[in-house]
Amino acid sequence: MQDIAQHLEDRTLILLSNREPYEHRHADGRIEIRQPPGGLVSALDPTMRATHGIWVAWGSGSADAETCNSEGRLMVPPVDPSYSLRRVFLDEGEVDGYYLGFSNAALWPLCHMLVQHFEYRDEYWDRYRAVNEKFAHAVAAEVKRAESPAVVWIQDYHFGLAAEIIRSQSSPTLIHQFWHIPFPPSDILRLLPVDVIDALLRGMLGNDLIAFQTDRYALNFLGCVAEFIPDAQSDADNFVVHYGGRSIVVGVFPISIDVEKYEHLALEPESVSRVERLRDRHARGGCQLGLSVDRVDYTKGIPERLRALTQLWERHPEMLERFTMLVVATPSRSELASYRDLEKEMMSTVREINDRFRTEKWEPIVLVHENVSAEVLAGAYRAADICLVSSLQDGMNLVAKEFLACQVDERGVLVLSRFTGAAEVIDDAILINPFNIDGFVDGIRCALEMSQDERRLRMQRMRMQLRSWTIFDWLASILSRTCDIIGARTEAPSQP
Ligand code: ADQ
Repeated sequence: MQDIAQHLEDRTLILLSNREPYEHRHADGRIEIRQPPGGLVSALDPTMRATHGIWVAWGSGSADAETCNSEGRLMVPPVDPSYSLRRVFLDEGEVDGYYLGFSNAALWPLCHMLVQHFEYRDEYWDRYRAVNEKFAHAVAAEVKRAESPAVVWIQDYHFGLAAEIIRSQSSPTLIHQFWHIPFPPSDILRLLPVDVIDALLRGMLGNDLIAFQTDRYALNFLGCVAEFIPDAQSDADNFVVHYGGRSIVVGVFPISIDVEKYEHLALEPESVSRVERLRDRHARGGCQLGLSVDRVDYTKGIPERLRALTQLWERHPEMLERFTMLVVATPSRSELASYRDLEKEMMSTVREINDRFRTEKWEPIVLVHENVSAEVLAGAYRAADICLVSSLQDGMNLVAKEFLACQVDERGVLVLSRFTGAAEVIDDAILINPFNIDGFVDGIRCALEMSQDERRLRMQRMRMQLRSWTIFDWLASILSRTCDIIGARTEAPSQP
């Protein structure tokens, strides 16, 4: 962690993300503080502690306003406070338009190239613009207040416009942004109104470094800039854009997980007993245990997975009672109709499959429809013989990596959609195309029939690959790249 802090030298790191690292909530007549689940927050929190930076985020908790000062500031973590959290508050209209509307009903499906879910409204866009201004204004104020020159790091697609606004209101040493989700090719981006495309791309070009998960997404971005921003020079050979007298570096940094943390969780004694219980209940004798873990989101290919399973048991009755599927699915974005519909579809298809194929002693699909703790997840990952990741598109997919980290017995096979970023960085998974149900079924069968020796060999190689690139390598490489950019600028002769 110290190394990561060193990359920043004495600069102040100002992080901007939609989700905050600590949320205060009213619960049973008192106020509780919790860290929202998710790998990113738990990876960035130690970085912020080590660097004593400032984290700007949406104050989404019901008791957030009464636990900070009048400017939205408080020191966190509660025990041993070491960095500053600056909360920005949003009213209902802002949440509807900026978060649920433009971010999640327009940009999310568009970036995932699932245009049937794309819903654009001027009202959403207006809110997105206004909220980006609000957050950017807060960041710019922190840049001015900081005791040392600031490096601003923006997270994700919620803030496509922020970099340009921050730059116009303050002078940080460097602004960079990590885009966690895919970036679409120009033929898809053009579904947005022309002026929106222009504003979005120019907003992103406000960064000094804009980073993506894979080469493909970076190239898509460069292609969109080439097509839609005539006064920018997009250089796809060198991953750089020359624009407005500046050079914007386009980087590729595939995200990872805290591998040791997951490995330790899987080795805990409680995890061992969880594994025994799970296998005893669902994978007795020669029966194998399949697992999937996701937010209920149409990008994750849940109906496609259920269709493949139906076909597997329909066409291969010898697999009845030989393979139980544990589906761990946490509700997500339920305010949007498309997510509610998906949830209903998932529940009813699981019911249909179970009604059709269950036997006296066997239930084909066990649905856990809730958010579960990392400890419980680690036990399930360790217990599984097969993990099915069937995303239709996915920036990276951390579930695939968590499964590998927890496979300490090396018994499992990863069946992975080729449309995930993970498929580009993991070599020994069985790759499937979730749109091709026959091929998907073949992939599952191939996994089920794979010998123990081959499973072990593949798993060992995948785990080795995973250990060589953890979330901390990701962090260090991004921060060291920002240092290189700052260094190169300082050395470059000033322009006439
Ligand atoms: P997500 O779309 O949320 O992330 P993913 O990368 O798979 O997708 O991460 C999901 C996280 O949620 C994992 O850490 C997983 O353990 C957790 N999770 C899922 N279901 C759960 C459940 N039922 N209970 C508890 N935890 C659960 C976005 C992009 C991805 C990208 C990440 C990080 O869409 O492509 O990998 O950001 O950049």
